[in-house]
Amino acid sequence: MQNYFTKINRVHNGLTRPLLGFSWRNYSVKYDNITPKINEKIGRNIFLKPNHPINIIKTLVEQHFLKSQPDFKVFDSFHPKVSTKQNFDDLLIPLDHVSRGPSDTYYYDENTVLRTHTTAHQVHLIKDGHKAFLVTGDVYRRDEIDATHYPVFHQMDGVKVFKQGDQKDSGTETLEKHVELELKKDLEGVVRAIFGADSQIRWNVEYFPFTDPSFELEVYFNDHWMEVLGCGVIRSEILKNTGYDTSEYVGYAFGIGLERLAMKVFEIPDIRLFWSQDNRFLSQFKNGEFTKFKSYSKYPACYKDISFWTPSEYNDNSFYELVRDVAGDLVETVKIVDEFKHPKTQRVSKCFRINYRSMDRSLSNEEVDQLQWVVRERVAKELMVELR
Ligand code: FA5
Ligand code: MG
Repeated sequence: MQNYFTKINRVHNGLTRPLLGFSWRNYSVKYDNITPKINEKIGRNIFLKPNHPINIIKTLVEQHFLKSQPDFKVFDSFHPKVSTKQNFDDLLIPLDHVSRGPSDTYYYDENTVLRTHTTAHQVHLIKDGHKAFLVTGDVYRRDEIDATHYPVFHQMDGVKVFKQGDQKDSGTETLEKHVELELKKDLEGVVRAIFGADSQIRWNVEYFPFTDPSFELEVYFNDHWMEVLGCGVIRSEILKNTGYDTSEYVGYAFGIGLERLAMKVFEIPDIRLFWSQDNRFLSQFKNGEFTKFKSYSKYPACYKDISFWTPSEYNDNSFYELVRDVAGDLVETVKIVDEFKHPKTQRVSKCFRINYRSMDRSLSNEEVDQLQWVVRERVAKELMVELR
């Protein structure tokens, strides 16, 4: 799957190039796309609850940094409602970048969003004079539905600003190179603290609009390479905009996905579990301990298919969102099972399989039928599709 920041720059209807004076306003898109199910999550702050797996990982990373670098400041109480300036402009994300679209991002209004990454706090914290900090919070993205994707997850961003001369002791020629090496050393240290000293890790070159060079770190875990974080050297334009003399100062920045770490460390199989209020889940974890999750019995699943002709303004994320809005955490996965284009009319038909399963009880047939019926009704009305 393509990633939020590295997706090709493409808006609907085949436009491929950035447009001068581009605005999402010119598209028939809906700002104000925050559903009640998303609203319920704001303020739950599971990442601040002691003994919650996300809090355990957060605390561990913070303590790891503070142990060797006590000057790091820790922030974790910024509200997820931020301006488009904080979330995008300050980070040099182009106006027509696909991540800005209301198909990918939750908007309160044209200028206010639910942050899509904790990097939204980078610039104002640097402007406030902080030179080394960690900032954690809930982030929101409209996305697909499966065991590892949920519209709310948690990130921890980190920043450290260095000054000319800091590279002297290391013997590295330039400050830029020194910063890059420090970044990699600090992050490898954290990952090894969590996954074990002998864990296999690898660096890939990445792209982010706000760092250059940019990297991602992958950890080999349970027979797979798993991406756990993105990072890089802060683009000098950003530091300059915050008032720094960029011939003197260079900084690093990173963003870690906390669910990714927690799912692997605790062997939590489904991302919805983090939101469980069930004591059979919550009672299993203790700060400072790495106990494996013991799954309680899995309740039976029930799937229903839905097929429809899509109108030209259609987008899959809106469909996923609608399913979540109807079924909430009772929906486990939504998968596309068939798609074809009518040779004459060029209309596209899609068929999705919705898998319903509760994490804490058995669903009755009537209940699932009722959910599916509401999905069908709403999808026809709100997305203007033609049901088949
Ligand atoms: C970012 O969000 C950048 N802001 C990271 C960054 C910060 C780069 C500072 C450079 C400097 P990305 O979209 O790749 O990048 O997300 C970062 C991490 O969040 C990923 O590595 C992954 O661990 C986690 N993540 C991303 N999307 C999801 C998702 N849908 N569910 C769970 N975790 C996710
Ligand atoms: Mg990524």
